[in-house]
Amino acid sequence: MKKRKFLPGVLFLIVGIGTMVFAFGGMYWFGNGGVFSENSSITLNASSLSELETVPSTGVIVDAKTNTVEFTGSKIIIPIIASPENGPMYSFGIYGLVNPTIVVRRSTEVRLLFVNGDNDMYHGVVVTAGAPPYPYMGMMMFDSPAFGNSFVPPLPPESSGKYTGASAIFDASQAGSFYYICQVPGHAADGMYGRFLVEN
Ligand SMILES: [Cu+2]
Repeated sequence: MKKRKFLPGVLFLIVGIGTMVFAFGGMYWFGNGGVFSENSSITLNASSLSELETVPSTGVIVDAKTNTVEFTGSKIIIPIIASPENGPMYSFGIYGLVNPTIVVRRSTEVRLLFVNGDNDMYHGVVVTAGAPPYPYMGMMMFDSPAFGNSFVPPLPPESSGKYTGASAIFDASQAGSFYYICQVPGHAADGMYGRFLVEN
């Protein structure tokens, strides 16, 4: 009697653990492949794309001299445009600066609001501990977000005036020096990256 009651419980547990392992494995393997992202993608037109470059009156300090954008809030939005109008093809634009150093406080809830501004190439972004120089292919590095969900998988280029965007939310739980880079092969190697500093 005992055994018969016990067995279904054990099977249930094994199936449950198996499902979890499969799910996490999937997140790992397809992490940057487009299967998992925090929010489904959105489309913007050119004017809403340029509105992303409007600096908010509080919480953001843009310093063109040091090419730094500092975020002082505890819950922030970082609008990142891939291949911005004023920058090289392989670059990110944030509030009009090209590949600026991003500075946030530790334990900040970060939302990367990423939009592909390019008209002929996929781009994405991942916040990683991996430092430059970047190889052409760097799957291990590119598939290793520093903070759980700190990436947006590559999004398609602009088409008929529509720009694709998506966001990712994560907790900048650890102080240190990180980088935000494009995970499309060759792009980070060609300069599509910037520093991401988490300060105590
Ligand atoms: Cu790219």
